[in-house]
Amino acid sequence: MKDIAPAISFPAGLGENKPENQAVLDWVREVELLARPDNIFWCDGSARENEFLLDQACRQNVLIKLNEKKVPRSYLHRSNPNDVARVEQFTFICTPTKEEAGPTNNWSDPAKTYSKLQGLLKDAMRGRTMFVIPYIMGPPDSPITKVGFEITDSIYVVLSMRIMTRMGAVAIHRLGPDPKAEWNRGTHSLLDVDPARRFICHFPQDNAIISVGSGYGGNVLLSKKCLALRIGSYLARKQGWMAEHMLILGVESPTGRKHYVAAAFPSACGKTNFAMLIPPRHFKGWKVTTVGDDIAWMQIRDGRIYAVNPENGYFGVVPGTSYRSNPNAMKSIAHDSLYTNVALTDDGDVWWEGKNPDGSGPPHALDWRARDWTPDSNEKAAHPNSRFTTPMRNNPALDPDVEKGDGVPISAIIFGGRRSDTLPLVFQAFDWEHGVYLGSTMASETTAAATGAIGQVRRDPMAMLPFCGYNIGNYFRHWLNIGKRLTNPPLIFNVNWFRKGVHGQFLWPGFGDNMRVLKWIVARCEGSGGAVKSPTGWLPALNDLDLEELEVEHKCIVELLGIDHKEWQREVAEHKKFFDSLGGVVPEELLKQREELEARFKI
Ligand code: OXD
Ligand code: MN
Repeated sequence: MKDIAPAISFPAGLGENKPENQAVLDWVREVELLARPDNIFWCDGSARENEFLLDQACRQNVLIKLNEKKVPRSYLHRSNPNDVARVEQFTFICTPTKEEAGPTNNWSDPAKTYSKLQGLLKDAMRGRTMFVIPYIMGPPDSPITKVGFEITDSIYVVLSMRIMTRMGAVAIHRLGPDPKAEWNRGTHSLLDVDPARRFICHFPQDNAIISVGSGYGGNVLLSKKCLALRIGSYLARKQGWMAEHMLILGVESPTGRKHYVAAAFPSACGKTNFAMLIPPRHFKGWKVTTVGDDIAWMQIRDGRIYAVNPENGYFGVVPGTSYRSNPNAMKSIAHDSLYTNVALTDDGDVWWEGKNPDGSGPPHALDWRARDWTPDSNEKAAHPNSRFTTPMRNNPALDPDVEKGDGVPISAIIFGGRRSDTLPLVFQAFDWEHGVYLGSTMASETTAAATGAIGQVRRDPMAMLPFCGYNIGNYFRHWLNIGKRLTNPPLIFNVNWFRKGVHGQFLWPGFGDNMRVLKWIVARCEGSGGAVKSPTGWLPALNDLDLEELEVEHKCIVELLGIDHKEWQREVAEHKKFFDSLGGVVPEELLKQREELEARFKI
């Protein structure tokens, strides 16, 4: 299977969707003169165009059509085995000074980087088609919606962007003819998919992204991590809003009261599962709906935070997804989806580890690298970071207000990570400033979503470590400033679904049972849930959580809610180490929060 495909020829009436904006035309011409594609395909996002490009992608061996009866209108893509995850070490923020990028980003000089990338892009699209994708991030009528254009030589990127963004006429209309209008210019080329020539570069001051040498979604669907988070967070600070790595869900009680919650978890920590949660049987009448599963853009109105999901689809981790862990995701990806790096069964269906809750699998398949696989194989059939790309419209639990341009009002913000120890199941911050401290010091065990070691605890402030497009100290300051503008701030919580017992077993069942934690959070927002004060924040007492019909031993719950002073003293020392490592950019308020936390453990 190929990433790189030769130029396509296309009939009149397709590939002609040129905007009238001269700034866009000039930029495309500039890239054309540099990269020298055989032809240019101006995308319009139509169904006809999609059908044509899917057919081309199959002919070019970029996609395999799956069994129409098993997974209608769906396709498999296999990426280059050297190109299966985000590459944080090759991701750069190119600001005039290193200080603007701050201590957590790789910095690179803009002029030198442009020149290096121009060298790499020179003649890079010879023999290929250059696609130009107009898209918007955010509902069409939202004041914070942004326009982007992505140039790419990958047909897989075009097909994925049509799922992940609102693409075509809507963007051209939103941009209009004004050459000074704000829009993001994203340039992507696969080059020769060589890790030695793989760079994901952001130029926040120019509202520009250049990504070369990769075909992996997180590196090349420039709307997502690059625009909606890295450039987005830079614009958000400048313009007074927030761009966050957060899911957004609605939770409605049997009496019809509804709250919206935003939650920041690092990559591959269950954001999609939480956003699509189905409450256990005991919670009859409770309903969870999805606004977004990965990114929240939030603005302030009347002293409250309102959030929109800038995306139009889900790019989720496949392994472990099943009718037991996430039925709504399974229904979403049952049709009209693209799969990347999963296994292909002999009858043209897709398979991955954990698909069947009983542990069963096919007797034979082709693994994600197209090699023969049987249950006796030593290697996994699907790559641990294999992905689905599916339209949000496929989600049976989609929130009815997902297109609301004003956004949904946020009652609670949740931070969480994958922690085997120390962090209790849930606790509530004392106030906004303490909540910002919880976010700024959160940590998680690393996953396969990025290349590098797996399972190591790393600090990941607000789950934005790989995605904050500017100095993290200024980002913390922005959070503190936002708090000052709120008269009705969301309550802030920390959760940990991943705490383990002494024998290494997970103490909490997670998935649908997270509803029990969500119910307590909602009760706290309504002023009705009980809690006890602890040095870390407000903790639920055992009888504050609805644990009815939960098959977990009482002693596990006690362990889950436990605060071990020794562990916490170590944790607070780690917070200090982390803040120190940032080299003096951490706001005073957060340093003071740390001292107060330390002092509370000394009493
Ligand atoms: C993602 C990620 O793909 O966070 O959402 O890596
Ligand atoms: Mn993510």
